[in-house]
Amino acid sequence: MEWWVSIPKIELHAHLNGSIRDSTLLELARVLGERGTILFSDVEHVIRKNDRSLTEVFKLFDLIHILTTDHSTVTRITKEVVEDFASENVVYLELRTTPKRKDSVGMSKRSYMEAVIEGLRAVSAVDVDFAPDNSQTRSFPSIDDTQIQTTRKKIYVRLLLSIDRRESTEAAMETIKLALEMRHLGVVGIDLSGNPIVGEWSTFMPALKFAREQGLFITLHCGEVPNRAEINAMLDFLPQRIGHACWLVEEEWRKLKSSKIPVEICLTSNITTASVSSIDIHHFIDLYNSKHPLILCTDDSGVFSTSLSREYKLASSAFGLGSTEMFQLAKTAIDFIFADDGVKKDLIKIFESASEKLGS
Ligand code: 6MZ
Repeated sequence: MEWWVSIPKIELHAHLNGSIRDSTLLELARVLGERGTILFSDVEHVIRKNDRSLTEVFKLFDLIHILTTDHSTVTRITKEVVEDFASENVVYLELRTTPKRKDSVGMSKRSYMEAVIEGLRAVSAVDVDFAPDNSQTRSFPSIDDTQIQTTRKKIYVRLLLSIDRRESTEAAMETIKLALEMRHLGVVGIDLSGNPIVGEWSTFMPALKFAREQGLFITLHCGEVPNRAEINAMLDFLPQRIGHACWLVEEEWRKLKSSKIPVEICLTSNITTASVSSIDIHHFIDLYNSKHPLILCTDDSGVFSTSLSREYKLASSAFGLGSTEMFQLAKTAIDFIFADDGVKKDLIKIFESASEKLGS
């Protein structure tokens, strides 16, 4: 495991509320149990359980949201999630989260996001670079070799705002407007996610089109269930990336491959939710062999008890890829990040430096 942890990695598909430590969720559940808001014994086994169907996953998210949706907890989980990724040498993290309104705690979508930003500011274990235009939040203007040698870790974090498939067109539009207003705080794009059997593509299309016109990057959860019309509409939309792509048929694979849309691959998530029946038939290897752009990601490291290092190790052993190929795969993710060229250059330096060290 040590080697997989040691290599620099890029995470592009991680949901904030899916990436929470079990210990934090249990602590939050205990507090709400003591207050009588929930029955701790009812939720404990749900949190501890590892096998989860797609339906169970979305029930779990409803529970997690009860535990986490207040400002101070959102700040806390953001801080912890960033620290956890940094601790396994994730050097660039695109963290996605659904801005939430919760009147009972005075929360608006904006104040939810401000709590997330507060969490990025609260990280102390590593240096966090999250805002492109604000020198105060950028510890180093750019990386030089001496900084790479320093022992203090640095992680770049950029944010994607998620639209939940339960939302209306108006609610989706509100999220896009918020994203536009928070660009100077590191918001780079929009994600469409949520229970794939809920909602219609046509509901989100106007907001996503607007987002694209305004220059936001877009990634879509595509093909988590077999929905032919939607898969085709999403591929025709030509988003900058898609997540999962589990249920494509021959013709759709052809369309995907000719479009060159990069795919965020989440192996453990797909196997656990049975979106793919077994790892040997996972589409990772076909896409990899076809040289189609792809990125290994965790999806929900807390919910699926995984880490990005584990996903790399799993891909290596399941598909017989050696350390050189896996390091190269990690490095090519730089091409598909939504941050600017300055960040890309810094990341190239980080990978080159790591490659020299590993080579020796
Ligand atoms: C689709 C998913 C997901 O946004 O509250 N989410 N959507 N498929 C998945 N695969 C298993 N995993 C997570 O994080 C949790 C939310 O992310 C989406 C769901 O909408 C979930 O409620 P945030 O931080």
